[in-house]
Amino acid sequence: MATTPTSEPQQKSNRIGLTVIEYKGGKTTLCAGCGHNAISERIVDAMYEMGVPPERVAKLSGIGCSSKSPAYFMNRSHAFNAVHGRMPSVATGAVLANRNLLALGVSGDGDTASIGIGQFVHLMRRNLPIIYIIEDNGVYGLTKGQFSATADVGSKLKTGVINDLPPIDTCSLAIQLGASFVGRSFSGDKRQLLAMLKAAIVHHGTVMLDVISPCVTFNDHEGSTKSYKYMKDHDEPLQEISFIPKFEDIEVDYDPGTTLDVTMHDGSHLRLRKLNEDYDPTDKVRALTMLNEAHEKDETLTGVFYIDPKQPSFLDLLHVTEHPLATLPGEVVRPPKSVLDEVMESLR
Ligand SMILES: Cc1ncc(C[n+]2csc(CCOP(=O)(O)OP(=O)(O)O)c2C)c(N)n1
Ligand code: SF4
Ligand SMILES: [Mg+2]
Repeated sequence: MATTPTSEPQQKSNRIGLTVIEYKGGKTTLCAGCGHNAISERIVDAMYEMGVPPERVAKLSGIGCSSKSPAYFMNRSHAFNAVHGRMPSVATGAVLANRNLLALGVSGDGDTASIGIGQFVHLMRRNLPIIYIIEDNGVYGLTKGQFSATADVGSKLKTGVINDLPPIDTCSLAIQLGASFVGRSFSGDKRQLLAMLKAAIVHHGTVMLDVISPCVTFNDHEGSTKSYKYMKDHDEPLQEISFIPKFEDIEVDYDPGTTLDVTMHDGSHLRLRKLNEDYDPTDKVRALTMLNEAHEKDETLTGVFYIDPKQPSFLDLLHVTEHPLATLPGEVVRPPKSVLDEVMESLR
């Protein structure tokens, strides 16, 4: 008997047999053209291409347009929308309770650098395994475009108000405090952002990515330093970034004179082809100096500023058990009666 040919095109699947559709989320309610939407798309691409099981991912966010965006990707993953600026403590609890989760924090420049700065700095100094993305537009988009703490001096609002306070550079701060993978990208640079996200997925420690993500409604005009046009004119990529996952095992020739090969925690390779100068992203002091120099020259540097794939994470320091806490039996988590009796005796 003849079979009826199906007209449905076959969807390609990744190494765990899932199609890209299985990494998508709800339909976005953000403004058309908002940089945050492009970042969501790159997260979907990176998770799909790396073959990450969506159920392994915990999406964590605070409050803001950026913090809403986890609803628009990976709807099979876990998710927690925390109070404004308080996502880091929720993320820390989640990762400590289950270290097998891949924690993906999505925050905004307001959520991180204004109301959330206290929690942010403590997250960075712990080197907790988490990918922490700041969708940085220099304003509080959700509350109609007031300056945030990452707005540059001299940046102008649509109303004509000029910002005269110095910005907080979240990358410098993260490097200084102890995050082990720190970089900056631009929502409009698909290739660079995708490569950085893929490397972030295999990194064992805090990945802090500040992604310039223009707010088309409140901060994309002449005079803004976080607009598409400004980034087109001032983006200075430090390296050409490529990522070779462990499972691809492709031997690609490279010239060690111009390309730095960083072996990641799981044996994958992050290849950084130097574009501008002889920059070594394992040198913390050099990274901080270079970021300072770039500010003085009004350049927005992008790329991997600092990386140490071997730095012990918070989980290593605390000797956290490999098993999710919820799966441990009572006799393992509860001290035996003899120990409790001893404690009581010592208090007499
Ligand atoms: C405790 C608290 N204070 C203030 C607000 C009001 N608020 C909501 S979102 C936001 C700023 C969001 O800015 P950002 O994190 O940069 O996100 P964006 O909308 O720009 O993506 C503010 C101040 C709030 N929701 N909760
Ligand atoms: S207001 Fe700005 S940040 Fe919010 S969705 Fe619109 S463009 Fe994006
Ligand atoms: Mg913002």
